[in-house]
Amino acid sequence: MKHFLQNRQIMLPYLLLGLSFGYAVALKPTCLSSQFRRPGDYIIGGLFPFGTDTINLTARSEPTLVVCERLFVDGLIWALGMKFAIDQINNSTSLLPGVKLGYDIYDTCFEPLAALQPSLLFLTRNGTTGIGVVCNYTNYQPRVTAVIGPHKSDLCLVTAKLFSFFLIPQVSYGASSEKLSNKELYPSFYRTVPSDKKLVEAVVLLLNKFGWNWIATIGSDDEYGRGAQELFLRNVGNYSICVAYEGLIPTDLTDPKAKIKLKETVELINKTKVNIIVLFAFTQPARALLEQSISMGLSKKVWIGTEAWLLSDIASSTSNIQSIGTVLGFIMKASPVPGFQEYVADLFTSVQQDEFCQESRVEYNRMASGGLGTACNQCNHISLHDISPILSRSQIQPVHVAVHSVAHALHRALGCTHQGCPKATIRSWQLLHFMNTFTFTVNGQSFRFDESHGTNTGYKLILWDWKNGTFTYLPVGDYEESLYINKSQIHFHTADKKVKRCFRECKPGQIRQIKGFHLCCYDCRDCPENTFYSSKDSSTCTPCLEHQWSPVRSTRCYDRSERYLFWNEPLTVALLTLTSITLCLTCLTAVLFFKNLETPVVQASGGDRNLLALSALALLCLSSCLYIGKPSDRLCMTQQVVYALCLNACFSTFLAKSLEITLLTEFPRWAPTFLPWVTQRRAWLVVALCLLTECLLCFSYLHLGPDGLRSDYKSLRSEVLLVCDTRSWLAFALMHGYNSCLAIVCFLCTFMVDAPGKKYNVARGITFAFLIYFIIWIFFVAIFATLKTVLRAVTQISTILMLTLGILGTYYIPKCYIILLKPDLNTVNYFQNSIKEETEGDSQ
Ligand SMILES: *[C@@H]1O[C@H](CO)[C@@H](O)[C@H](O)[C@H]1NC(C)=O
Ligand SMILES: *[C@@H]1O[C@H](CO)[C@@H](O)[C@H](O)[C@H]1NC(C)=O
Ligand SMILES: *[C@@H]1O[C@H](CO)[C@@H](O)[C@H](O)[C@H]1NC(C)=O
Ligand SMILES: *[C@@H]1O[C@H](CO)[C@@H](O)[C@H](O)[C@H]1NC(C)=O
Ligand SMILES: *[C@@H]1O[C@H](CO)[C@@H](O)[C@H](O)[C@H]1NC(C)=O
Ligand SMILES: *[C@@H]1O[C@H](CO)[C@@H](O)[C@H](O)[C@H]1NC(C)=O
Ligand SMILES: *[C@@H]1O[C@H](CO)[C@@H](O)[C@H](O)[C@H]1NC(C)=O
Ligand SMILES: *[C@@H]1O[C@H](CO)[C@@H](O)[C@H](O)[C@H]1NC(C)=O
Ligand SMILES: CC(=O)N[C@H]1CO[C@H](CO)[C@@H](O)[C@@H]1O
Repeated sequence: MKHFLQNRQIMLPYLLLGLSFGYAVALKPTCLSSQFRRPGDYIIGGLFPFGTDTINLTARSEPTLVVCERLFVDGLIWALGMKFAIDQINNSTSLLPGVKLGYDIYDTCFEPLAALQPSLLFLTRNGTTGIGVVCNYTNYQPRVTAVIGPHKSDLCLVTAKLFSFFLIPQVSYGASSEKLSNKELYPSFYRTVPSDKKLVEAVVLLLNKFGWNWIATIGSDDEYGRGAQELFLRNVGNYSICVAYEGLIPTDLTDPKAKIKLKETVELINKTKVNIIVLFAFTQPARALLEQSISMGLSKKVWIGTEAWLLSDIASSTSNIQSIGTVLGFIMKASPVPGFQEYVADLFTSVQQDEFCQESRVEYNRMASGGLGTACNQCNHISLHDISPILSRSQIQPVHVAVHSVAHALHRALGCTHQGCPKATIRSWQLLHFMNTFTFTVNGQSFRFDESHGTNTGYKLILWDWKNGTFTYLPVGDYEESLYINKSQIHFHTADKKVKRCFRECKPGQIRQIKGFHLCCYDCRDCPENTFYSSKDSSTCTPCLEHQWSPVRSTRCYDRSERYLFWNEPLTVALLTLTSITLCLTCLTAVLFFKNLETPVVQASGGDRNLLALSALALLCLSSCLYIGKPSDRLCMTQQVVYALCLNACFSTFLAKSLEITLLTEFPRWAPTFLPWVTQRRAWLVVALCLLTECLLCFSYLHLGPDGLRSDYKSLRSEVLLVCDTRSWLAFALMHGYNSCLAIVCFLCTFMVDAPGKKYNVARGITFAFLIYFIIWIFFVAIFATLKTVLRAVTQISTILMLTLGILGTYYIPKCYIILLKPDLNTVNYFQNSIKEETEGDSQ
């Protein structure tokens, strides 16, 4: 093979041979056309493409014969290969000794319609021209024992159905479609070429090896092109190869639309800016595409081809072919068949002799053809000289092996020995068992049909090489189980070897977002916060668990740390400082009031009840410490209860005072009756009643559902916020609403009161204290509702401190001022007279 490929230089520009050319060369018609039919003990049918280009199929209005226009020399050579193999077997003393194999070869024209007629003929009952319709075909004897061919997959898909029904072995020497591997549909179909699946695997490995991942793929619009392209597209995904363009090119080049389609294809390829084009097509469509791209001036590309067009005459017969760039691809590994070239040369000499021709015409006519004409009329007008370029390049091993596989099966089925074969009747279906199981040897190489009825001989990687101005097929690697490439031998004719990469490596933590319809072109997108890139699902980001978090573009999640107001935070220290100041202020006020308990100012502002209010304020102040540190259910509950009770203790003393003022100013008539209840010792009863009610509400709060700890995973980025959460809004509203009601009552009782003359207005202090309370509450609710961080605890502490300071500032500090700095105003007259006078005045 190596020898054949390296030394093969095509010197003659080869042109497809037409009828007229044949006449010009051969002076006298030969009898080559009579060589394709011989009688024998067992007939092997042959389907070969002698012709190509069927004439005007659309014009076929009557079911007449399908006629082909031109001779297809490769088909002729393959048919001669079959003849050669059968002659060899007839000569052989080891294979089928004493048995004479006959053959019956017909033209398929590369056209299923044309292939059907001979196929039907092969199925006719031996000796007749009719196909028997019977219930049981076990004993049916068709004309042929086995069939070799056809070459193309489309034809096989049609004919294999027919032969599979009769279970007649059919061995193709060229059909590579993966569909034919289906043994259920085609149980008696075999082939001596590997399936396209292997070819496509090889091509994908080649692309992968060179790192070519931005490619176009073109297939011819037939079974081969479509099938191989589909297989290819299914394979590339696994190797991160991006198919920027996939297209089909027409096979019927006589169609006027074909030219437009080819032009479009070239333009689209140009637009994608790919440098690599994989082309699955037979010679004619491939030639048309290459010629089109040369004429349109497509820049140099790397073309990856297959046996179907690589070995054709395109390279030698197309002008300026070098401008397409680098061409490389896979061809089947096939050894030359020894003796074949000499055999053909001998045959061409013989067919010019009248004696030989007369003999062969007799043999030819001994076979009833059922009215079918000769396989190849044009063959009579060609000479050895015409076919020699193709003869030297054509691979006939698949045909040769196909005939031998049938012969070996027949040999075994008959039970032949070296001495001879028993004369027995063998039905075609009986051969299948032997075809399936046995290994056979042809020219020292052993073959065996695998489980999908194919032989895997492997591929050779070849390069179109124009070294020193002469063209050669340069073998640069091979593929059997794995791909081997001798890279040093590949000379790229492409100027720009750089490969545009659509594929980008996404960074860790990014997912691929597919762009457009080319599955391989994508953008890398960062996984957002709290999601991560998981190799299990690479198309979307996986969300983290609730108790975990992740930054943007992460490949894992992290556990959240707990967040609450820590003791050692600067803000806490500042708040604690403020708390101690407030506490000191409260305590000092309390001490001052205690020292001056009997002075008019203290007595007028509530006497010893002030001490209760001040200690409640001190306690409230201290309770701000409950908001610092890690919260717990108990702490959350305590916060609310302590707050409510302390505030209530303070407010209840104000209530007593407010009621006293109201009685004196608004209801002087009733003052004498009720005044004792809100002043002096009995005022403590009002205070106690208030506190008791609050205590009851606190109990109901505890019963209905106290505040509890809640973990807030949403508000902070990487931490879990521990917050106190209200469970029962009703209980919450009752407990705090009661205090607010007290506040409103006190406020309403006091805000209209005017101090007569130059008297001290006790009511004003209370009004301001509650005004402050309301303002702080409104601010607190607004701020608290919007904040979602530890600042909530800060807000609560601040509110408590503000409230304490507010009450101190509006109510107690002015009195301290009088005690300390204006002792001259600290008189009974200044404070009590107003009330006393009015009371006395009213009562008089
Ligand atoms: C095909 O046949 C039709 C009808 O006879 C005819 O009009 C047409 O020209 C033919 N086309 C070719 C390419 O011969
Ligand atoms: C068959 O045998 C004859 C005589 O032995 C020989 O001349 C001929 O070439 C052989 N044919 C083939 C195909 O081997
Ligand atoms: C087919 O029929 C011919 C006679 O018509 C006979 O010689 C030949 O042996 C038959 N072939 C088979 C396989 O039976
Ligand atoms: C078909 O014919 C063969 C041979 O005559 C016989 O052995 C077989 O049982 C028949 N099969 C059926 C299904 O009738
Ligand atoms: C491609 O990958 C998929 C999934 O990994 C696998 O099932 C399939 O067989 C692969 N195809 C080829 C041709 O390797
Ligand atoms: C390919 O595209 C380029 C612009 O992108 C244009 O200049 C050039 O003519 C095109 N070539 C062909 C063969 O269409
Ligand atoms: C190519 O030409 C050079 C000199 O022109 C010669 O040395 C070399 O052997 C030639 N190679 C082949 C393969 O003919
Ligand atoms: C690869 O090709 C070079 C150049 O033809 C040759 O020298 C070398 O031996 C080859 N390598 C192998 C492993 O075949
Ligand atoms: C059908 C066929 O070609 N038969 C040939 C088999 O080989 C013998 C011996 O060479 C020939 O005589 C037959 O013609």
